[in-house]
Parts: sequence; structure tokens; C-alpha cells
Amino acid sequence: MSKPGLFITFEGIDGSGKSTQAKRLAAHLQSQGRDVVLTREPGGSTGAEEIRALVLQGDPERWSAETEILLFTAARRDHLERTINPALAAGKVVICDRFADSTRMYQGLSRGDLRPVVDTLHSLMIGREPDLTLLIDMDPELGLSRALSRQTADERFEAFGAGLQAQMRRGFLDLAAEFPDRFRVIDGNQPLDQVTADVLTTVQSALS
Ligand code: Z5A
Repeated sequence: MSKPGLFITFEGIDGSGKSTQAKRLAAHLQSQGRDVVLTREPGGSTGAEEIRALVLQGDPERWSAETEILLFTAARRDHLERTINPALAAGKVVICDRFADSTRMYQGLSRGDLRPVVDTLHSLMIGREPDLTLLIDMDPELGLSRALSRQTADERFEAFGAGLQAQMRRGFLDLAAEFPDRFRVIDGNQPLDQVTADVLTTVQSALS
């Protein structure tokens, strides 16, 4: 019998090491013979990558908070239809660097309390949660310094600074408490290899 698909997401503040850990987890599962799709948000499909450029580059003030929620949700819907759902239906493991929890945090909290709008749109247009969410939790100052040490075009949210990082960290920990069945919190302040070891142990126990 073929193995069922598994949907794993990584969440956390900017610079927490999600992308690095997502790549390492993908390589590990592939070495065990699992068919893996490594993807990211915003993005992960042709249309969603186009929307990524709209939300992460250019003058952020050209979008109202509500329009921004619609753009992130539109990108997610396309990603789900074209990349995530087909891969899960084919029994693959989908590893996604950020998903709907990021919208709950960044769009739900950073420009006023818009979480109810985010949740309503989510249930209308997305309607699914990951099987497992790994929250890489870490000191906000350290995360910011790591994120700023990289030069990328997608600088929109890094510009919000340490205050937003601290608010997002608290928010992500609250989300982990809100969805305890699927969230696992990993200590991202540790050396890279130790974080990877914790990620692999956590995923292994979820797979079994
Ligand atoms: N966003 C949103 O607002 N709403 C949404 O719905 C979604 C996203 C889905 C995407 O930016 C932005 O979009 C994001 C939220 C918003 N912005 N913020 N904030 P992105 O995709 O460009 O970036 P990111 O998702 O925030 O992640 P990142 O900046 O790429 O960082 P990361 O993936 O968490 O970390 P990393 O790239 O793996 O590591 C950063 C550096 O630290 C790198 O040099 C590593 O080698 C190093 N590192 C990592 N771990 C360690 C440890 N343990 N020790 C030492 N050094 C380490």
C-alpha cells in the first residue's frame, strides 16, 4: 500500500533558521526514500511567486492591511491548488517554509487586530491546516541580526525591526498553545546541528 502524504510546515520569526532546517529535513527524508516536495510561502507556484514580488518588494504602503491579507491568501490558494494538494494526493511529504500561521501573525497582528478577518478568509478559501508545524523559537534580537546579515530583495518585513520581531515571537508561542495537536516548539537558539537533531526527532515521532 502506498504511504499517505504528510504536510509539514516551518514557522517562526525572521532569521530563525526555518529555511535551513526545512532544507535539511527534506534531504534527510529523501535519503530515507520518501518523495519530498520542498516549498515556501509566499510563493511555491508560478502565480504565487508573482504575488510574492508584489507583497515583499516595492512600497508596502501601496497595499491596505485588508488588501495585503487578500494577496497573501490568493497566493496560498494558488500554491495549494497547484503544488501542495497534488503532491499530498500523490503520497509525497510536503515541507513548506511558512504557511497560514504566518498570515495569522504578520497580517493578523502587525497592523491592528485583523485575526478574525484572516481566519474568516482562511476557512473560506484555504480550509486546511498542516499535519505538523515546527515552530523554531528564538531570541528576537538574534533572529533580526541573522536576517539583516543577508542581502535580499525581499526586505519588506525585516524593516519592521526588533519590536515587531518580539511581538511575532510571543504571537507564535501563543499560536502553538492554541493548536497544541499540530505544533511542536523547537529551541532555535542552539547550534545548527542540534536544532536539526531536534527537528528530525520530532518529525520521526510524528511519522511513526
Ligand atoms: N509573510 C507574511 O507577512 N505573511 C504570510 O502569510 C507569509 C509570509 C507566508 C517572507 O520572507 C516574509 O513574508 C516574512 C513574513 C512574510 N518576513 N518576515 N519577517 P522570506 O521568505 O524572505 O524570509 P523569512 O521566511 O522571514 O525567513 P528568512 O529571513 O529566510 O530566515 P529563516 O528561513 O528563518 O532563516 P535561515 O535563512 O535558515 O537562516 C538565516 C541565517 O542564520 C543563515 O545565514 C543561517 O545560516 C543562519 N542560521 C540559521 N540557524 C542557525 C543556528 N542555529 N545557528 C547559527 N546560525 C544559524
